[in-house]
Amino acid sequence: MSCQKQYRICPICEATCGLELTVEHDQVVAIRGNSDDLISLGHVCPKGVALMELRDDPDRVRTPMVRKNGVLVPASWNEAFAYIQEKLSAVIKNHGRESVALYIGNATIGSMAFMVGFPVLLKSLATPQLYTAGTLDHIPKLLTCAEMYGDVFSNPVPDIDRSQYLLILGANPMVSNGSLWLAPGFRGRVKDMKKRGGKLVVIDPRRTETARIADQHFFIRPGTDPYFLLGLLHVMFRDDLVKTEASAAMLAGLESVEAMVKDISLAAMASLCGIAAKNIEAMAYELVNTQCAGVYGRVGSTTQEQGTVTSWLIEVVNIVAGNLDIPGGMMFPKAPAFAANTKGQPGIGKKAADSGFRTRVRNRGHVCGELPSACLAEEIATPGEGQIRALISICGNPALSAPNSERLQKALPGLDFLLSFDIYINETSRHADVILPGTPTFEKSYYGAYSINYASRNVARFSPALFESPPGWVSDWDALLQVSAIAAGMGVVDEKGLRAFEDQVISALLEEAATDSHSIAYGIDIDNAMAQLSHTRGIERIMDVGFRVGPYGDGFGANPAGLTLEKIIAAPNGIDLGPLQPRLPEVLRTPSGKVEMAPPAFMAELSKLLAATDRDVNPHQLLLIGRRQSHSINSWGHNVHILAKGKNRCTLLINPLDVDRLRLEENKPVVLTTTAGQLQATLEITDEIMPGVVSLPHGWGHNKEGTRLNLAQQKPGVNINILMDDGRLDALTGNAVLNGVGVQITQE
Ligand SMILES: Nc1nc2c(c(=O)[nH]1)N[C@H]1C(S)=C(S)[C@@H](COP(=O)(O)OP(=O)(O)OC[C@H]3O[C@@H](n4cnc5c(=O)[nH]c(N)nc54)[C@H](O)[C@@H]3O)O[C@H]1N2
Ligand SMILES: Nc1nc2c(c(=O)[nH]1)N[C@H]1C(S)=C(S)[C@@H](COP(=O)(O)OP(=O)(O)OC[C@H]3O[C@@H](n4cnc5c(=O)[nH]c(N)nc54)[C@H](O)[C@@H]3O)O[C@H]1N2
Ligand code: SF4
Ligand SMILES: [Mo]
Repeated sequence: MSCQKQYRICPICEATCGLELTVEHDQVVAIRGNSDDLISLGHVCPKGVALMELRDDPDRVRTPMVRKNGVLVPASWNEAFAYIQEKLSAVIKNHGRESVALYIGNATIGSMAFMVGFPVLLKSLATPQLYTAGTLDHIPKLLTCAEMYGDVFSNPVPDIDRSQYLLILGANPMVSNGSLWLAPGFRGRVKDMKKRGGKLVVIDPRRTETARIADQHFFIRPGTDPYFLLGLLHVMFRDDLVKTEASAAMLAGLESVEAMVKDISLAAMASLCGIAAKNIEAMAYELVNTQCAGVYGRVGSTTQEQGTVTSWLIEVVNIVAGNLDIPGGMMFPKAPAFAANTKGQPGIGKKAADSGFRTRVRNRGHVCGELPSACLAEEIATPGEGQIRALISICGNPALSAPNSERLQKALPGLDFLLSFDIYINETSRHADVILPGTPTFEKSYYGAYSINYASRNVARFSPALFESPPGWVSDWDALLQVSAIAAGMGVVDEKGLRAFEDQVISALLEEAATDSHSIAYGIDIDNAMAQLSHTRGIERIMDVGFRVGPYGDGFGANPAGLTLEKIIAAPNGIDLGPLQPRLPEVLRTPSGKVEMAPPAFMAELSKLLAATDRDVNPHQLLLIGRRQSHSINSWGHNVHILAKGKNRCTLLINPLDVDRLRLEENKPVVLTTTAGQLQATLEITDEIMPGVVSLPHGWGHNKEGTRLNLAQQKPGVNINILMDDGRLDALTGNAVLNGVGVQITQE
């Protein structure tokens, strides 16, 4: 049989690289970057190359697993669904719908069916209890976008391929390949920027892989980013550099920002963040005077004590410096399907209503529809009315990723029912009553439904499934629909029932477009549109609707040259929808129709912060931060040879000055102690980490009984989240604080 090339999107991380696969005898024999891909331009990382091994990992869950007599054993899909029906229905009947929680993990982005479909399950469960990996990550940024621009997905990204100056705060795209911004092939893109005379500046407590390719790198004391950003703003107002003439009519609250920053002391800000005033001044000038510039922040900027204030001030700096919504600056992508900022009346919107729901123990409400995962353990473990008794975890491993994760690991066995959609029996799913295995990458179709909202170029790409699943396999989409049907009280449904449920989902989407007078599909006949769909079943039908009623869609005939799923599938490198275009004011969905620069809650939080700048800070207090690694993806990837080989990577980075100061012996383990817990770690002495700061990666600690991770267990590493206090949250969102945590180091 001949050898063929096939093109697919890698679903592992947000970068969603285009891959070129060599397929021989129905086997993928080689994987490389697709140089014609419009987003990744040929980039591939070790994890993309490892996709085959990931699929063939002997420990991978390949049948549903059901708990019988206390042990997880393989079962048929029918048995698994029957078991879910029995257990989940009992919990709902006995304790009500609020006793069921849903946890959406990071790998959800890698399954189009789960990403597009989890709201269907949530609606069927009719529970307010939605916990997400997002609240361990980026919810401060989502709230910022919702407050300032009116939608969580209205998130300006660096227009890197036209930029002349990029300042990166708390992100490491050389390793992460970008987040809330697709940055595959970052090294090449920076090289091109430098060739154009551009400049990269990195602000990070560690001289990261990204810092190493930057023109300038400044260490910053963890958690002090607001002071640095206030310093930049102060200089911009003080020296009359503000560049908002072009956008003035669209801005609300500029004066309030000016009033807030004009009298602050630059020297005080500099001393708090540890970056010299003259350097802050220079950066302020560069951001304003460079035609196409921007500030981009990620995990280091959101998972800290002041995650929301930091995220907000980044946006404010971009606006004040005149870099928002200009080519080469920070721009709003326009996704081809499902984006709320392409629906309804452009330029204006309504504020989301408060659901009224509060968690029982800490009285936290929804932020952008999500509840803090840092509250999950206590909501499971605390008895009483409204206690969580059942949990459905989709593509997540909160037992390692949530703060104070030992507490969560202790709480999980107390649940009446745990369903994990996963591919491993890992630290979370070992407690499951049922595991439903995920469809492997090459057997499922893929569209980066989430990621594409963050691309620096507008592109429509879709990968159809490459191989058929084994007979009887239940796809991610059908499994999700089946569990939704059970949750909705319909019981286990047959194929006809599943398709009827799917039709309901499609009808609702079509109805929404048909009644939106700004949609290309306004007024369409729903039955007629249904009949036009290119597939007869499955998630592909949902995607066809998404593309056809989306901003570039064919509107089921209204715009015949527009997108359909079939047209996108016919273009394996993607359909180019062009460079990002200015979108203000059209993109806005705020009630005022303006960019809200000074949301009152943010201003109040900032006032509190500024009022407390003279609080005693112990300069000798060591602070713990995290780090990501190119061969891991959060807590997984550690069970695949090609990614796991090499020396122990779960080490504590420490500066030689701290080693001397604390009189530590290099080859002896250290004990780390925080307010939450204690663990032992191995030292790695390096001046890449700033004095006073230590770094340990997350996603390790694979030494738990009952898991099936034979390779990962050989190099288990330690779980940093034992040290993270689930009581420390970003005040405005409840996002976990995972960086800048006080830690003691001792040696026995
Ligand atoms: N201390 C500290 N903690 C952190 C962070 C940090 O920087 N420091 N980072 C935080 C961040 S940014 C995030 S996003 C969270 C992540 O938190 P989680 O989402 O809870 O953790 P992941 O390890 O990403 O879990 C992904 C799960 O999906 C499974 N999986 C992988 N592929 C598939 C598939 O195709 N189908 C199915 N069904 N399952 C699959 C994996 O086996 C794994 O169990 O962790 C957070 N925790
Ligand atoms: N290879 C790989 N890629 C990944 C992942 C992975 O685990 N491995 N995870 C994926 C996920 S879920 C996400 S969310 C993204 C994250 O993508 P990034 O945010 O780009 O990745 P991180 O390595 O977490 O970068 C955070 C940086 O913030 C710095 N930092 C810590 N505290 C502070 C602080 O207080 N201030 C400042 N200014 N900096 C600080 C850290 O030193 C670190 O360099 O990566 C994604 N891509
Ligand atoms: S960077 Fe992310 S999307 Fe690209 S190949 Fe690696 S894992 Fe896949
Ligand atoms: Mo994340």
